[in-house]
Amino acid sequence: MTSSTKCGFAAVVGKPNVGKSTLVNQLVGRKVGITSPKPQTTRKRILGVKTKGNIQIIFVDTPGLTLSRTLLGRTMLNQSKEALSDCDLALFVADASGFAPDREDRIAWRIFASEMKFRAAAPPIYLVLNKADKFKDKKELLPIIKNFSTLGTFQDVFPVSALKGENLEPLENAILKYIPESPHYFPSSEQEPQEERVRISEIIREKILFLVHQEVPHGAAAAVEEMRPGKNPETLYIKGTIFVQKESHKGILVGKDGKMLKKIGTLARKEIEFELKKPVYLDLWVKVKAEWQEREEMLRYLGYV
Ligand SMILES: Nc1nc2c(ncn2[C@@H]2O[C@H](COP(=O)(O)OP(=O)(O)OP(=O)(O)O)[C@@H](O)[C@H]2O)c(=O)[nH]1
Ligand SMILES: [Mg+2]
Repeated sequence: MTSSTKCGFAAVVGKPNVGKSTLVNQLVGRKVGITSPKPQTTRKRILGVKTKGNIQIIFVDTPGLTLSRTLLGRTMLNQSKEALSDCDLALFVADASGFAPDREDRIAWRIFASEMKFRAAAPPIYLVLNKADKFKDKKELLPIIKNFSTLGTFQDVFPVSALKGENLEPLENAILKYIPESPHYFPSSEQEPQEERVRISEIIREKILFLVHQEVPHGAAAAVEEMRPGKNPETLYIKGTIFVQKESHKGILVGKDGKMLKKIGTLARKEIEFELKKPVYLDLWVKVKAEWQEREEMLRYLGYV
């Protein structure tokens, strides 16, 4: 008997902040991408590989489908569109606690639907109504399912809680149905196809998103500029730079007596140490780079293209 293998791409899309990255992390079973309470956290396509026996699912987390005038915003949108161009199925995620689709959901759907027109055959689409944990009485979800189903044509609808890991099994089983026969694209090891430096800079950015408010985190980006053994070779020296658009943002990020930068650094270092399983010296700097969001070479340097 020959045993066939299966492998396919499941794109996870929707308007910003609905819990796409939280969902991918839960489905994959580890932190693949950063999450935050602020919209437009994810800035590029991120692959999360889950291998179970002879089946491999590659989840593609994407930036929220939204319109933006900046080069960064347009680059982010292209990342999401590319994920849609070759996926085997799509999960369109919405926030159930919104009760009904809002303007942003409709824009996201419109972008999604127009992207589908470029494909010879549209893939199956599941509607995922996330944040269902916000409803104690699950009966309340029935009219909400009906409201969101008007957005488009879906194969099926799944109310879930990505955060609490609730009701994901029916969704997982449904995803398996559309994973085609194919060799696996990634080795079945736990390793992510994401570069270490990128993962570290994302952790730094996540801490900024949690600790700093208003427009500052949206205008911030992080890069790992140096990584080498420390004075004690058991340790790792990492030099990270946080780029901001304005001098005033730098002031906020550094904080009084450098306290904010220290907080960001401590939180980031702890998580990096947990990931790399060794002591880390994280040397963080803040640099003003006006209009970095409009500069192609900066977007490339930051890995967003
Ligand atoms: N209550 C609740 N909150 C959730 C759930 N899933 C995600 N969240 C929260 O929603 C916020 C956004 O989550 P993300 O996973 O970053 O959302 P996203 O869709 O990836 O956002 P962008 O990358 O900005 O488009 C975070 O504060 C999450 O903790 C859920 O199932 N229930
Ligand atoms: Mg995200």
